[in-house]
Amino acid sequence: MATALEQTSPPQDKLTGTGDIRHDWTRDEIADLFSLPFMDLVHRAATIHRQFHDPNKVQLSQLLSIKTGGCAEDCAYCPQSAKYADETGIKADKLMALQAVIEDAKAAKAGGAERYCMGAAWTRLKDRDLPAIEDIVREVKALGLETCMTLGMLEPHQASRLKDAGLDYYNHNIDTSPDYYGEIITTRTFAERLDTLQHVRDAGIHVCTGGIIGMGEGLTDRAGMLEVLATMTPHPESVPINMLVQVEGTPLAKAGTDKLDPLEFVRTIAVARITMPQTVVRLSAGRESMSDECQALCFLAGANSIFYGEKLLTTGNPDYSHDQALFKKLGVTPAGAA
Ligand code: SAM
Ligand code: DTB
Ligand code: SF4
Repeated sequence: MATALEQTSPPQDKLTGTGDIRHDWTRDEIADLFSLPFMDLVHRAATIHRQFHDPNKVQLSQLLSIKTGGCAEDCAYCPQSAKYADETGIKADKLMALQAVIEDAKAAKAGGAERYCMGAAWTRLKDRDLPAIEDIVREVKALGLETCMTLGMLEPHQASRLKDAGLDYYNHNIDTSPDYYGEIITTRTFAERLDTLQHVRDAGIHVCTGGIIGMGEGLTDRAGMLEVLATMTPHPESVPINMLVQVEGTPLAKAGTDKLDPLEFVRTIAVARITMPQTVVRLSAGRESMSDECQALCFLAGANSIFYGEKLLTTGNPDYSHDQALFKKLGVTPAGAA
């Protein structure tokens, strides 16, 4: 079986849509996938999933917010923007001390997490914070965990330094389609996001980039977001698909944003799987309000990673006991387990 990180050159088979790794997906082709009957779509995604991955394994990443709140950006979904702080009540904290991060990472490892993902509510990493971040990466890596950081925009020299410190993955989401992006974020551009992803790729760090479903975007926006991801060469190693968590006080929690139909979320996972067969697709934020049945459908449709542990960055995530019970019911085991 090909592993997710091997970008080999498999046979081209555009007709059946199975077995091929393509980087030339068009938005129309992707929109057509979204329009398939649900059963056909999920069957096709599950078939591809089995060609490239063990369908009964799910990778476990755990999150920690190492620097919370006070962010200068205006992402309309985000409780950490300073702009909405009066309404969300989230105040700006300083970067956590190394030892406190390490204690949390040890607990995450003991709980079964395989990758430890650390987030900071920054627009960009500043050089003055780089030494502290390098120390954190080094020490977390030394615990035997895979490391991931999401710190906002990065410059090439910063990406190289993080790689040298032992950073395995960098998360920087495109969030939505280029067309809808301006409805959600006005303080930095879509192109700037792509620049950071290129710097991450150039430094040899695995790319983790995805987006959010349920922000009022249309089907063509979902197709447009996946078009950007599926035409990257190589594909991102990791694609998180988040269901919007409507946090009170953020613009997207206010009236007007309809709650997403969970089956539309499953469709998005399925289309991500079909268009990026080797990528690890993460069923990310939103699991707390999702039924076990919906999560099972996401796994069937090709999701093979989750955020594990009882907190995301500022919002909740299912209890360990709930996830363990779900895994038992489904016969799923962690990716790293024998
Ligand atoms: N500040 C950094 C940045 O934005 O690049 C890193 C942290 S940021 C919170 C990471 C990602 O979390 C966002 O790009 C977004 O996709 C996701 N996210 C944030 N708030 C969310 C919410 N309420 N619901 C779903 N996903 C969310
Ligand atoms: C990603 O795509 N989702 C994670 C992670 N990358 C950093 C963050 C989800 C955040 C959900 C809202 C919160 O907890 O603040
Ligand atoms: Fe800041 Fe990241 Fe939240 Fe945007 S998503 S407001 S950049 S912390």
